[in-house]
Amino acid sequence: MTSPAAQDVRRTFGLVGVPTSAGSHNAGQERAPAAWREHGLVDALGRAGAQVTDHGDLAVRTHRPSPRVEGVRDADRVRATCLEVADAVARVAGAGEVPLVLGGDCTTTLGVVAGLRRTGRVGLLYLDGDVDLNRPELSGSGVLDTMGTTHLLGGGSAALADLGQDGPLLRPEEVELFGFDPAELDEQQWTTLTRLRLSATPAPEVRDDPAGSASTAWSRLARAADRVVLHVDVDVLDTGAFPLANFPHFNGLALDELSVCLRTLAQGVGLAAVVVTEVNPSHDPDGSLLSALRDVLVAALA
Ligand SMILES: [Mn+2]
Repeated sequence: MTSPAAQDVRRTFGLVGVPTSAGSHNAGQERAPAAWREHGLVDALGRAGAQVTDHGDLAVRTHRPSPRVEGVRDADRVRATCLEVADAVARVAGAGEVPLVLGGDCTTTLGVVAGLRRTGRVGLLYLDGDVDLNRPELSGSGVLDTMGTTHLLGGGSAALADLGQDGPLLRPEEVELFGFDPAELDEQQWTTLTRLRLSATPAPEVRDDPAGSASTAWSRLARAADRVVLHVDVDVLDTGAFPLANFPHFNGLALDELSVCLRTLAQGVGLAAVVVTEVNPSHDPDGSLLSALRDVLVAALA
């Protein structure tokens, strides 16, 4: 028996690889889509009963050192990736498939939201070790994948703030921050979070009740949006136990907690896209981490 909130329509996923680390602080994430394929994600989804069409990969953009310009690094290449992602996602969604987008760094999600926003409003469930509310003028690094939420809400660098065709991609009530480490936010990010009254469920609250907190977050977002993008940054996981992410977070979730959350969230009515970001295959020399995460994704999506 499925709950009233459970999805009862069979989905077909349209897989798009986004081999980019242009928005990051080092190289590695551009190899993630190939690593997912090597680890049999497509076949495993199929064996578990999911329908998947593999649309291949977009252009490779590997991180390169670049100077800060107006507070950010390599904005032109990040923007180019976002526009390509938006086109691909719009095409896949237009064909009736749910885009399953394999990043790449977290700026990938800007493109996913931009693509879906061409046909109406969306919400974003941001499952991530961070809230990514940094701003160009306050950031110590100028690295764009620390500023994703800022750009989605229409602030930050002009190169990324105008990806929406009719103003900011998202309104504050269309964002649900979930699973972040509260110790990672500086004063400025906490101030932005509270000033905009963003909905937020930090990792300690998730840990107390993974299924309940996921269900509550989804329900709250569903009141603001009838289509939802599920962003999954693997840095929501605890680096001490699961060091797959590009950047370490030592107070993250356990894999089984993430698994419970994803199984709950992926059942949500209105799931419009899934994005998996920040996998750095260099951190997984024997492939055991990608295999374990593949099984978690398959259990949630199939
Ligand atoms: Mn993150």
